[in-house]
Amino acid sequence: MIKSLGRKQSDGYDDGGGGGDGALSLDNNEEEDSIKIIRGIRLYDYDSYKPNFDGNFRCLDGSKEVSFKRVNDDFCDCLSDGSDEPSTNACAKGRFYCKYQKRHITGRGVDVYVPSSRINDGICDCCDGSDEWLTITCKNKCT
Ligand SMILES: [Ca+2]
Ligand SMILES: [Ca+2]
Repeated sequence: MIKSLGRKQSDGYDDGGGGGDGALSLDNNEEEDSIKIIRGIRLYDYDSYKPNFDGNFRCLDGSKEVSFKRVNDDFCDCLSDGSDEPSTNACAKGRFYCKYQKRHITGRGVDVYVPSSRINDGICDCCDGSDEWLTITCKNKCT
């Protein structure tokens, strides 16, 4: 009676951990196939940041569909919501969701995000400092 879904689930879910000793592993080239956790997205949108049936990414507002390679290529494709560039500041309307989100635990609460223009601008904006990873290291001040 039980149908077996011939599909492996190998989602490397982020533990969302508050431990944060700056142990954010960035270039984790384990397997080409494995989906990397994309910086700056809501866990809620996690499933949207995978190639769809056609290998494409659909802007979160549904306005456009582009090749998945265009996600975070530093060029804004989803002009209306900036959703293809969650980890870059290419989109004027983009939002970077801080890694620390209260809703990770409770499922409620407000979104904690900063405008894309604040990504790697040398100023710690997210209380966990997740918006800065290239030039400076921020302390976790979320507690
Ligand atoms: Ca893009
Ligand atoms: Ca910043």
